[in-house]
Amino acid sequence: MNSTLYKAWLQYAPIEDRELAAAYSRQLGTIVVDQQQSRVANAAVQELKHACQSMLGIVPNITSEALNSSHLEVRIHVGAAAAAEGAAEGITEAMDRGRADTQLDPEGFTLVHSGQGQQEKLVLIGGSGKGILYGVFHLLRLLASHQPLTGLKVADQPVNRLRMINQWDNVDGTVERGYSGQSIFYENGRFTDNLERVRDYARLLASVGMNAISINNVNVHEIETRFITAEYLPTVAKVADIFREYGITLYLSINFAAPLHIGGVSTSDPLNEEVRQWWKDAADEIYDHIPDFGGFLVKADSEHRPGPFAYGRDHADGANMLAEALEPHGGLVIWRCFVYNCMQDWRDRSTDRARAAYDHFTPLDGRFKDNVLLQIKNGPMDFQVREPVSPLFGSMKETNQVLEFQVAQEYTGQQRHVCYLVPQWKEVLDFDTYADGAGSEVKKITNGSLHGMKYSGIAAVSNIGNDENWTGHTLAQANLYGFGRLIWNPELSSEGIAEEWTRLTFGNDESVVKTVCRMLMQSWPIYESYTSPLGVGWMITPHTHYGPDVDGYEYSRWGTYHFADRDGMGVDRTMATGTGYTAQYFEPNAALYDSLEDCPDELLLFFHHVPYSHMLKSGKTVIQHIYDTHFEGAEAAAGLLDAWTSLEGKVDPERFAQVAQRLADQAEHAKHWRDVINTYFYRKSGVPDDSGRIIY
Ligand code: GCV
Repeated sequence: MNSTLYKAWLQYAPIEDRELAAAYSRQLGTIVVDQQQSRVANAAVQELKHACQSMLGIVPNITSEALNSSHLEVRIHVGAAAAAEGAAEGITEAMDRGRADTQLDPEGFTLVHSGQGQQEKLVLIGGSGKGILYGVFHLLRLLASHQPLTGLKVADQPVNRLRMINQWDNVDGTVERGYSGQSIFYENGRFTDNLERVRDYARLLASVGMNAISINNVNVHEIETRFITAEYLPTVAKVADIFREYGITLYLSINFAAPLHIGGVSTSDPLNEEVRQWWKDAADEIYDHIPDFGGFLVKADSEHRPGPFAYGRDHADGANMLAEALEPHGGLVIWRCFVYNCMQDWRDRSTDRARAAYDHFTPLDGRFKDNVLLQIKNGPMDFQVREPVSPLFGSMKETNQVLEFQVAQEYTGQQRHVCYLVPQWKEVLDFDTYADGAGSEVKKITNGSLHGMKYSGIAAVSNIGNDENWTGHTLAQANLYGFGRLIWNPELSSEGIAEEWTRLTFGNDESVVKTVCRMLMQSWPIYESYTSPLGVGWMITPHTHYGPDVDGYEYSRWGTYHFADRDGMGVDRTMATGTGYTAQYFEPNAALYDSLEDCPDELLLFFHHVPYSHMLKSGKTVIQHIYDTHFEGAEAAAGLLDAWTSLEGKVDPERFAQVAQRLADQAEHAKHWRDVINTYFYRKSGVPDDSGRIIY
């Protein structure tokens, strides 16, 4: 496929500016490549060649001979040697950003322009083939956004070590919480033959610095359970090989009960010797096929998935058994903390799903093996439009931790509504946990620096499928792009990332860039305003999780997720009268959230049950806030469509029409949200809208 929809942010559109194109062509017309290149570096050079053909209409001459004329030099320098070159160029400062290392990271690179005329050269040095790959994509971003290379001095390396994408793809071809068509990995119970599309996905991921992928759903069904056996491993190995070429390590989600289901063992008890041996044999077999296999992603004792609880064991017993099997091969166990009691009794207001992960896992701190990482969702609930940061971050000082985001928009409009999530993720990364006093932000936990952890990083649930544009809504591509860029460097701004993506995706027409960036930056607040007032989430249709239904969510018996009655609404999570959840935070966060006066408005109803007449810091009552934001949100959603419409003729017709259609649907659907939510709360509270707009 060669459409603008498919090419996403790797458009490589021809550069019309002749002067600029001539300068680029001179600088990149010859590429001198170090003789000992790695496979990943070769893929990078091929990408560069392809991009030059497309953007400049030239085929660079690739040579290994040193030259005395203008050229790009590509070299791998390991560790200290590269650092010395960096120092000579005066660019070491950027090289150790966020890390304690003093030498160029294997994933880092330097890119320096020097000289003029015949002496002009651009030198790209990678700490390994991966560094070259990331350096090439950096260079291509500069080209696509028409930035001059003259005088360039860049040193960069990723801040987070594990940068992972989780596919929730099933072998039958469906994708759990997938809103972009079917799986690109599987169809009709088998692996796809369309490996070109898988390769293009690897290119997209590598272009934003991702280095790990798990390729099957964490809810592992019957056939996927057998992916770790000789029956499937040769095929899995082929997929691993594609990702390997782009510096991406392959992981598999496993079924904790595999020994029992497919192994002929009568139990899956993690302390049983036969079970332990079964996993060791399975690991040996996997590494025979995939020597650099990353490890296992595990959802256990969560939403009816099997786990150690059935045998009276705990999460540490379960994770450590798998870790022991992978340890000799250097593999990791990524154990998810999404564990809670679904069946909350609506009469019992002290049971609180928000408390669950912390209550389950903090007592186990220090018990996990070195190659176990706990994967923690950003909030205590489940990827809601607005929720506080999970109190688990910082609470386990002797445990490797991975933060989990959801790029797929399960609760944020399912890629039918535009909702750019980078600002939300940035708030999470910048959140100060106070685990070790002020300055203990989540981003220092994910980069391992706060507690000196061996492994750490950030993962996210993917939003792609086999729709031509990968993500259903073309603007949703910005979330996948933004996730990669933000976790590479959490100091990048949401606006900056939006601008980069827009330029790469739609070109450099300033009115397009300005309009699309503004739309993206407005989109999360707009979505929040018509769906989730003041930290209340979950008002969605059961199971599909799309569209308004105030009491609908499958585990929300009689409104147990908002506790709205005729007198007020919100969940009391305070220490004195509520579930005590606020005590799971370090001070001063615990006191901040516990206090009705100090709690930020946007999370008020997450932490407190208040009368509808409660006055917010904004000077409005809770009920008036609900009415107003729902009206404003619906209007603002219509405004997004107007903004896009102003770009007609400036964006190619295919993508223009695709986005326009989605925005029109969003504008209609936002009105529906407004009417359902406002009617519900009007009926519940009996308080009319003070401007007389509620007339149902
Ligand atoms: C993969 C939510 C989703 C489920 C998902 C689960 C998880 O509950 O609705 O589809 O299952 O999260 O993260 O494991």
